[in-house]
Amino acid sequence: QPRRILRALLSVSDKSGLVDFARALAGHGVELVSTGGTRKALAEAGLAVRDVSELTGFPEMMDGRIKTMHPRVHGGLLAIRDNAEHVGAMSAHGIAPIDLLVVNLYPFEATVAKGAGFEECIENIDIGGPAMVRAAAKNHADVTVVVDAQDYAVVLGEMDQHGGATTLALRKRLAAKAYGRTAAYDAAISGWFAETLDEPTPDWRALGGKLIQTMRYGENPHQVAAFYRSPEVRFGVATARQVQGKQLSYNNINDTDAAYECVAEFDPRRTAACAIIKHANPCGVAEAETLVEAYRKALMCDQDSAFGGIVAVNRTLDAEAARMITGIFTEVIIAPDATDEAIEIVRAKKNLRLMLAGGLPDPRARGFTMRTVAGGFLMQSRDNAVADDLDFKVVTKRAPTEAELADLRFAFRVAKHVKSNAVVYARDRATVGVGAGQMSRVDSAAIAVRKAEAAARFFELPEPLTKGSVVASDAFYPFPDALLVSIRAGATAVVQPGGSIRDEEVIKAADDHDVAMVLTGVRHFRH
Ligand code: 93A
Repeated sequence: QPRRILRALLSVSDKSGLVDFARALAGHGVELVSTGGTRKALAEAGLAVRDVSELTGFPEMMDGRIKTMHPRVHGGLLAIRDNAEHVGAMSAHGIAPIDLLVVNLYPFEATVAKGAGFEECIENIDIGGPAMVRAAAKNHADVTVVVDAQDYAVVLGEMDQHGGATTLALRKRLAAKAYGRTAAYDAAISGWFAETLDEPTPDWRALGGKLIQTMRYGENPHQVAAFYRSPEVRFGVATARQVQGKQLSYNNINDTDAAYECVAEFDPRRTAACAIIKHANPCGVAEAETLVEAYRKALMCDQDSAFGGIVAVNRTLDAEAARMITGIFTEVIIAPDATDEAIEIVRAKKNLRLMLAGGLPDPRARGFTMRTVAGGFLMQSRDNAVADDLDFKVVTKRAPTEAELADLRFAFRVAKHVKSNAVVYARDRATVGVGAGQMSRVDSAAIAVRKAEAAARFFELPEPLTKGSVVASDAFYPFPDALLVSIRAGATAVVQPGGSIRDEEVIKAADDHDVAMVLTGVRHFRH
């Protein structure tokens, strides 16, 4: 059912491609009607165009909040052309049919992205535009709706081919796209709004993403996958620029995110830091004076697992660090930036991906995380508790020394980024053993010790680095058993949230061994 286009209403904020498109429409004999700014742009280009207020009999008013919301507009979009009653209503009320609607909305997302204030964001919520888009899309049997300048060409193509008409197939395709656009638009508004509340509430904004890439496969080769960017304003793997290397896989992206979020816990003005990640868990994290030193220390923790790992650093990647990192097989490097020399060094490894994010994600940022469950999904606010902001309350007879305290903060910072149950041993602000993802905390405590023993053999150290280390637990100790594993391995201080009904017993076990313990009151479960 081709539908001839005789009248078009154009109302666009983004005016790119507009004049050429409108000129071609005029060439097909289409009458052009527009709102203020769009009309002005077309008139300046020498096109004959009517103002929408001529149609409605109302001026644009209230700072443009009211332009097109009128029965002469919405009736013209919604009337079913072969319905006698609708046609009768049109002639009774002087409503002219509108066959083509061209609308792109107030740039709400871009306004938020540039960091505009509350009032400016509110003013950029388009009301009339989405209402018209939804009306035209509903009536796609008669009306063509265009919400994206990229579609101007295909509409003109059909009009050329079908004597100024479009096909139903195209009108349906454009209608589906139109509802996708208004859905994403409202999702962006809802997400932004939720974040401005004193008590932010989870919302479905995470589903309003922009496709970045489809992958050859997902977590496994028989799964399909795609990567989306959400409207959130944060530096991270979804906004990073890939400087070189082959395309990132699903697992790469997941691991790179884990690596970058972890390293972002370390303020680059205070220290250089490096995290090496395998299967979304850190297998080595360290801070130092320089990135190369931080990488060297991180690598000492678990050289075996670091093979094929993902490396994140919190400062501009320099040549020295790049040289050392490329010395072992690495899948991805992510950094806020890189020197030209460092980029050259990474280039020598053809497949190694280098991602430059332009900045670090703010670990204190609000926002939401989501995961699916059968038949639904869960949303929660981000774990944005940062070790520096926590009160480390000493509960043992012995208080930690300055050096122990620095390592405790370091270890708890890392534990936040280790899958639960997480037990992290640290010494000189480097992990020396990481126990991750076990169903029992005792196992996590023991596995990390075994890792440290393996590292000691590999580097021919006189004893495992867990001797004289500190230990962090992501959640409280329900019993003293896991703590005793760490104490036997030589840990001298421990940090944990506290809050178990057996806290007294656990604190006594520490006191019995002259171990210092601090409680944070904050838990870092990560599943
Ligand atoms: O403020 S609005 O929600 N009120 C309206 O009645 C209305 N009608 C169209 N914004 C409205 N529009 C939007 O104006 C369009 O979606 C488009 O983004 C913009 C075009 O305005 P102009 O032609 O003046 O540049």
